[in-house]
Amino acid sequence: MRSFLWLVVWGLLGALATLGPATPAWSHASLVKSSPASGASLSEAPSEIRAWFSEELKVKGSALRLYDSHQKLIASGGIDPAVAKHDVMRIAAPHLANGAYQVKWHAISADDNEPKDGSFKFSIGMGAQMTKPPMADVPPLQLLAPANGAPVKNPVAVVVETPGDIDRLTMGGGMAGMSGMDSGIHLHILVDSLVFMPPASKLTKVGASRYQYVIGPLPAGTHTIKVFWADNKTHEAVGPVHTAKCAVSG
Ligand SMILES: [Cu+2]
Repeated sequence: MRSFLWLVVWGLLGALATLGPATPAWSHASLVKSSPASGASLSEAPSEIRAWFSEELKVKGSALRLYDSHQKLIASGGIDPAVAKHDVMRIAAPHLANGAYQVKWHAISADDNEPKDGSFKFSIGMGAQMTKPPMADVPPLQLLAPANGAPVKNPVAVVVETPGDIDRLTMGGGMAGMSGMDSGIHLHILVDSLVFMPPASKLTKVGASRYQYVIGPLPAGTHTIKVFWADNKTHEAVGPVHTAKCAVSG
């Protein structure tokens, strides 16, 4: 009897060794549903965010993270300890402003430690935002450099001019986030389709009401640079968009 058991054990070990570390794809955890639902457009902020998975997850390492439209981490959470099966993750959401959000999940299967990632999006109060008229009080803004059509060298120095208070018209630095942006708008610099929202600390004063932001190195070729004031919530342009095409010489 004893030798028979040993044979079974050795047989199992042999089978495992043959399989190696590879695990079948069907054992990966997948998102079953979420609250808010993927793509949901809410009129009010949710009190929590929940995500249900197809199987039990490891408590350690599995995570749910909430990002705003700037890809800034707003809140994070993990396995809901109140659900015994450990297949639900949860974020006790902080007070969320109107805007677009993305929830990224990292789920580690409890049975085989296989990680899987995914995400879903939702928005709050965006329907109302769309119909909101643009802000009346927008300070003047000019794009001084690069000049339209001018050849430029890397890195590219973008110079803007505004009489406005730049500290109140830019993203707050670091942890300050958008808390100091009482003006309701902030500076956007667009290079082709890439958005920069430089905080005041990243702007160099290069003259009265003139501020420089250095970008790059950019790939050689023609790039379109745009500067404008953007709404703090929608990040859409408020007021005129100033555009310059410049040829970067590598
Ligand atoms: Cu923005």
